[in-house]
Amino acid sequence: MPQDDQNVEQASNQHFIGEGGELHQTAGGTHPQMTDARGHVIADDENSLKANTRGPVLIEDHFLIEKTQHFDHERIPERIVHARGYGVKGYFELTDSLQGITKAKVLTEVGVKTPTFVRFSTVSGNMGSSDLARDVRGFAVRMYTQQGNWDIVGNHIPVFFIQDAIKFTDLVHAAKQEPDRGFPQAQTAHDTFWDWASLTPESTHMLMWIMSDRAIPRSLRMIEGFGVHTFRLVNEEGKSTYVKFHWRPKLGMASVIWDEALKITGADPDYHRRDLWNAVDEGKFPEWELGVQLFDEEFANNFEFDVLDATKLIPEEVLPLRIVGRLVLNTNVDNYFAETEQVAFATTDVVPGIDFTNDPLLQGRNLSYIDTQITRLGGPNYQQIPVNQPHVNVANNQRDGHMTMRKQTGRVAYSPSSLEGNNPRQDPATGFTSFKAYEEGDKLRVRSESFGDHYSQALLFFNSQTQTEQNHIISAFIFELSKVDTKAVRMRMVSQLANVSPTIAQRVADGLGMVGEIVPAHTRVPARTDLAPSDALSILKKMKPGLKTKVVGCLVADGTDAAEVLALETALGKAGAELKIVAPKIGGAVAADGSLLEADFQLAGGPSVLFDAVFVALSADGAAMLSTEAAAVAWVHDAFAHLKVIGATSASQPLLDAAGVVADEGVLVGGENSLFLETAGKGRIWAREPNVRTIF
Ligand code: HDE
Repeated sequence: MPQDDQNVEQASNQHFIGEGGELHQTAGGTHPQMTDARGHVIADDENSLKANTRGPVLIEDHFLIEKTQHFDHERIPERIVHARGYGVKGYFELTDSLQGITKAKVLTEVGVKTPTFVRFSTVSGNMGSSDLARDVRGFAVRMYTQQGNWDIVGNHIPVFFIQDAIKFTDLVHAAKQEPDRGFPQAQTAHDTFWDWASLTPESTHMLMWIMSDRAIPRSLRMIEGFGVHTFRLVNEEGKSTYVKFHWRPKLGMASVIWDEALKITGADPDYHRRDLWNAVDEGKFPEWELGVQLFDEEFANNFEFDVLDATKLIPEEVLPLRIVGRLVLNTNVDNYFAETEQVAFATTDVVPGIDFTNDPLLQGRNLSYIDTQITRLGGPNYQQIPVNQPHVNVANNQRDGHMTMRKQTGRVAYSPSSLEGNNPRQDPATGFTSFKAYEEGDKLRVRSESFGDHYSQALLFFNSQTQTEQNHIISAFIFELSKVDTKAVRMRMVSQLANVSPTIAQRVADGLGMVGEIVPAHTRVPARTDLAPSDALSILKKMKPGLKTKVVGCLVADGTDAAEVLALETALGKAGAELKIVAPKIGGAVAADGSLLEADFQLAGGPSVLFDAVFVALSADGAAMLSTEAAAVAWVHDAFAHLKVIGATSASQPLLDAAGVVADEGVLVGGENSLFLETAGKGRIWAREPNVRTIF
């Protein structure tokens, strides 16, 4: 009997008196004995202890109590931000030593593979929200180095909304669900966010990024990562070099388009985590390069913006990246809760040779991360949870507290001490020492003048995009502001945008149907128009063509030519891509030669938004049948509207016609597989976009 069936039979397990009392679900074979948390073997996991057959349940049923009690506490407070995340394990390997610049071994010992845990996340949605929300993605990397944990708790966008940590609460309160009504979640498209943003000019640069396609990635394997702040590297002599950290995906970047994001949210809210899990599970290990931008005090003083201002970036064209290592994610978590949920990153997790700067955002973060874990993970011992334990010896005088797991021995838990010879002692030679930064001046609650330009880099970002990407930014502003009920907020935001560029403001105003003159918001520092565009800021200018790890959806029905589908599958496999079969029934379709084409998706459950390109492999009968099937028409129509390459057999034409597909370079009917592969490898047909939606 197949394993599955066996388990089904054994699942029925009520225990009635007079039936011999024999339980079906017993230990044996590959099934170990079930025990309670204290190691006692459980005899009956299905029936609670009662005073009699129909009598009250007894308080002495400690098995029932333990099981229920554990269940009652199976949830812990979710992260206030970055609640929805997904973790993967792997390693970091240094390829180019920064010897002389830092004393951190992880950055000086080439070839050492440092175990790593990475958690990707969205920011504003709650834990159960959708992966495809328009949002910043957290890109938090923990390296278990030989000198203790080093966390780069970064994002997939190189700048942030605010300059000073004291404003973080406001940003998050404005972005999350509105407190009175408890919605909307996982989106900024509502009044409170834009009310706040329109009153916070320093957020303008970041707004450009989150309105861009960066905020709706195709895959977590295809996003960049950034440490955002300027950090310090410190060498053996105590000399400091400024550094910005960058993660560069080997697969290149790719995004979905907004209408797709909306539909994927319905079709597969777990789209990103499923994609990541599958890729790692199938051995297609995602990989990133670690790049660093290194600079000294002189560069910092001459750079047009303050390097301590987290709303600014240093263009790569001004300061190129030095690639020093690679991050490979090759192991899925064994237990989502134990690892992904309980991992507790902290900006303060740094090792000797890596240090902070005075970036006021970073300084505030250094308090917050450790503090938040105490509530979230229930006390001060959260570092003793396996995923948080460093891979080096821990020895100190910390004792006791909620959930102490480490058994520390001896009577001495203090320092200085003389009673025992084996208790831990400080080590000035190899221990962490802070960079000797010189400070003087008045103690003030102010923002530095050098943080005052809020619009120049917003314009730089916009100007660095292709026309298609610029159009998407405009549409995103229009979409978001259209969800804002308060007209004054919409107008105020457009006034802010007028400070970036009157054209941008006008285009958004047109899309919102706003009439009248746009008066720019008051600003002390107008946008500079002389900054050279940076190609590195555009996804499309950097896109790596090719089908590697992409997924092609193939629509089949009874009568499909199986040999043709098989040939396409083989060709895609050779290109590193995958074919997924979509059929009207999950059992599959009977091909023209009588064979069964097994389906990966039933039509309604496998919309074309889930695929990078599509192929319609229908016979004349199949096409006639599906031309009146709304799900099939929508499947093809959406692929066309989402600018995907569509391959089709000639017999499929009636379905293409019913779906309103108009011939263009990306619609390949009756052609060779090689042409389909080549065209699909180039990505989307951007030239089609003005034919399928209004561009403002
Ligand atoms: Fe965070 N942030 N943050 N943040 N952040 C948290 O810590 C905070 C900021 C980032 O996968 C929290 O453990 C403050 C910037 C990531 O577990 C909390 C400020 C950047 C993650 C917190 C910032 C980040 C967090 C919530 C303004 C990019 C998820 C749960 C000063 C460089 C890590 C937790 C994970 C999580 C505070 C701003 C990245 C509350 C006060 C800028 C990737 O401590």
